[in-house]
Amino acid sequence: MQISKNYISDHNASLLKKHEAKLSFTKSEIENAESIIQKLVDFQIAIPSWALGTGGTRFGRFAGGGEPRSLEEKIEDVGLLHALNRSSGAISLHIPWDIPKDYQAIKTLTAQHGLAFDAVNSNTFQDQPDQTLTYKFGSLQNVNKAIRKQAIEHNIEVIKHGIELGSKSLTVWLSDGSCFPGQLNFRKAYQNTLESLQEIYEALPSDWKMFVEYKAFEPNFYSMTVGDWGMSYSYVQKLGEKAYTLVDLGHHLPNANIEQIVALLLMEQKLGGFHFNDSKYGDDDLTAGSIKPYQLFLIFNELVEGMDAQGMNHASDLGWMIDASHNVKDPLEDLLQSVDGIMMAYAQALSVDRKALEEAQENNDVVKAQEILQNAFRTDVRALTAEARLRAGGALNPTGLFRSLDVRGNLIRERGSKTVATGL
Ligand code: PSV
Ligand code: MN
Repeated sequence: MQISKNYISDHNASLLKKHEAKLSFTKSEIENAESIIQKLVDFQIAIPSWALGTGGTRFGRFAGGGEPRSLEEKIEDVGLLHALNRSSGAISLHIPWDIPKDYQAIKTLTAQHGLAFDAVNSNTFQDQPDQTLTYKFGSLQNVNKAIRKQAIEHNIEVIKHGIELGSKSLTVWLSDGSCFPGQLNFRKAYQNTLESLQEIYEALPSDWKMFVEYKAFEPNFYSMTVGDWGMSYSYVQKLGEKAYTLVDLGHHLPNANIEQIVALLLMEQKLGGFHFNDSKYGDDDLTAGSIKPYQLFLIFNELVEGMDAQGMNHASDLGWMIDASHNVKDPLEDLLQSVDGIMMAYAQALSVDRKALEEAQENNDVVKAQEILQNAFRTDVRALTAEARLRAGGALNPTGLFRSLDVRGNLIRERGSKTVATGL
């Protein structure tokens, strides 16, 4: 299914008057509204190819139908999102869940939808049916050299797919670790992992980045070999200037101060990118901004401050991606909500009065500093995100239009009600 421009303009025309009234009020509240709108237009958030189907837990999966059956249909789904919000202009592939068979055809299709290829992701956390050696006891950390070699070769294979497609980064997330004390020699596991990462790094093209993602627990529950930002930082420091730490918001221990982690990684020039989601308890993979929107705003506050301090381009100097799962919602609606949640947090962070905040900080004026941040967080910026979509050719109300066009119904009619997308 494709959403024609006419549908979008009719939808926008029906909402325009109300939108304009809201926008003019918001502009009276926020001084730099015009520059915020332009930054929002430029900002793109990649959609992972594995998040287009229904998610599940180990207790069950309740699919809603019309899931993409192939990489082509996944690209089509991201194209739908991008047509609606004009902010989802890239897709990130997980290999081997989504191996492109015909690079040229896939590239043509993505270009037709106005999409680019974001990071490619390797998978050494599952055994594939045709695989010789098992990752049961880890991949890059494994005590068995042949298993490490297999995992290294897989990552190099992923880089090769990425080169063909025009990706510019590899994300390595390892489930390596241990479930019980004594199972692993931490020092040797670290050393093996580092040496394996070094071999992968050697295969990286000169204009690529390598992202090392960390996670506190799961599937290993005693230790994770890349368990927190400090461990990731230690690897990427040793690897070289193309290696960076990737922050997945769900991968921290409860109550971690993620905004401070982000600020320090940025300062050290080792923050590579993000996997956005939200959580209440662990790696819940819920809609970005649905549980702790203030935290998301505080993270963006540090991002804007830290990137501006280094003259970085918000849109292109870090990798922005969603990594969420949708157990009870329509995956496409949920992704639209995530993108919207991210855009709002970004817009609010852009509206912070930086000069006044710095002054308050320099004067130890705690009350004023808090007031400045909370004022920005409590200001309704929805008219700005809507205006950015409007100017970029998207819909004023993406989920509203998704429903009124019965996109899911159309996808079910095209693809069937029992389709299952690859991924987790
Ligand atoms: C692991 O939990 C993770 O966040 C990594 O980014 C994986 O690539 C992805 O989820 C797989 O679903
Ligand atoms: Mn992730």
